[in-house]
Amino acid sequence: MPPVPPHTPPHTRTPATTAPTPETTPARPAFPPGFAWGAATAAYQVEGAVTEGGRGPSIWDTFSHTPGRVAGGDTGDTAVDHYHRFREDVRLMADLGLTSYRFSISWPRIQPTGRGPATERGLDFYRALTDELLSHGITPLATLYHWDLPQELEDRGGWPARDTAGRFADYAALTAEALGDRVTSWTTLNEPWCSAFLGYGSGVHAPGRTDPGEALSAAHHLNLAHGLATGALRAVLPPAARVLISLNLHQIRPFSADPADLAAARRIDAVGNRIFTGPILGGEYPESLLADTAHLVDWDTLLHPGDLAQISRPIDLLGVNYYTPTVVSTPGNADGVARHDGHGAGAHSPWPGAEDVVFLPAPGERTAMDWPIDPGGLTDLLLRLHRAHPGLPLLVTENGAAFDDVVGPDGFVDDPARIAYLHGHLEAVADAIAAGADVRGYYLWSLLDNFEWAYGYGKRFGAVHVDYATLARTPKASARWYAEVIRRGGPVRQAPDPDRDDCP
Ligand code: IFM
Repeated sequence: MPPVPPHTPPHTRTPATTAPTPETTPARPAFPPGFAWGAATAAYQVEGAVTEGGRGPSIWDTFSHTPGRVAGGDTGDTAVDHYHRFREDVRLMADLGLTSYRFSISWPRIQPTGRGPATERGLDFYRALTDELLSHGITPLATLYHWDLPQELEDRGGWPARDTAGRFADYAALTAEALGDRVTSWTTLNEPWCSAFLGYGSGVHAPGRTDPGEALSAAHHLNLAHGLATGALRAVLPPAARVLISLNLHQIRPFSADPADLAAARRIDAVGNRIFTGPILGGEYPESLLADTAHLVDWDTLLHPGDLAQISRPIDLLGVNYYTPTVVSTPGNADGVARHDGHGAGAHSPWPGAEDVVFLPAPGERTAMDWPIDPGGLTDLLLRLHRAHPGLPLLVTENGAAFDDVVGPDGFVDDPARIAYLHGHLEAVADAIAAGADVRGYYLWSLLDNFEWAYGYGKRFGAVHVDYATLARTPKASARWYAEVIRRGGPVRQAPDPDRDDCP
């Protein structure tokens, strides 16, 4: 059967190529009262100060200092010096009108070796940061793990070792005991798919191991770590505290209606999404995943009695990180079609049991990451989650884009492409809300240009430009635009189209 064009979902919209102006059309209310208008960062990407305050080494220190691992030999040693400049950065947030800031806590700042008592100097940094946020009326959203595993735990086996899950629960409890009086929203893990499958499968992220069985073991232990930490957090935090996890769920589209492409989509959905949503939200791994990967890992040994009950402890919200959709096919159907790196290129696949699946580019414009721009994918994802898990509120914990910004002679970055990207995706969130999804907030990735993992400092996601020579911060046009969006309570929408049935 010849390939047919990729399925075009009803919510797909063509990305705007020019930046909409706030003044043109009247806003229509699309975001509920109390909607969180945020921006996000992560410790290793922004803090720097890797040897200060008693911090121990993490796997990203080791990885980035290993020649050939990160573009340009870049490291997070200084990053954007958020550790010393956080007061200035909070002022920038306040100027933008952010109501919430999502940051991550560096595990090796709290426990330098990943075990033992908490380091007061490490906690003090986050006490000072959260106090500063609260004094500006900005609600902190803390993530406990955004990929910086203490190196000593990696030396003891890392995420493929079961013990790491228990160590994480201890760290969660210590941190929440110290900060729970000022932080009420806690994310356990950020994007465990990347930790497991880029860290231990394809090896393009720290610690750089390339074993599909280890990657699957890591995924299970990350799930277990989330569940144990959720229990530990509930035990020390006040009842009103909220616990969530942020997943980079893949919005998957089969290239054609051919059964082989549909099967490819189901397999990627299993190892990309349901390996996390299955146990966390449903208390079980997909049978098809267990069957497809049985030759790579002994699931009977990996799963201990009681694990699934721990992993499926109720959460208060689901964090959704979305950047681009994923189009999949099979070798026969995709002959002659240009391949696209769906994290799948390179010598080692991050898709255990689905290594033969072919990744293709979605149509349309791309960001500097070569990621196709498709806001409709976000609407579809939010609605799919809403239908599959009614009653579970959603939070867009990351969305944004890297572009090759040009600094003008006056030092200002005019970035209409980023504004168009953000506008399209905020409209996509509004569409999902209009169709019934309970979305409670949106966090732009990222507040600042920062260390983009294996890409180093070459890819800029920030709404605020950072001059890496001087570390000076300058809000880009997109930051000013976002401030205006927040002030108005949402992006200005096009005048309602009477032919569209989702317009009130
Ligand atoms: O920079 C990352 C972030 O750390 C995790 N989510 C995706 C972002 C862009 O690649």
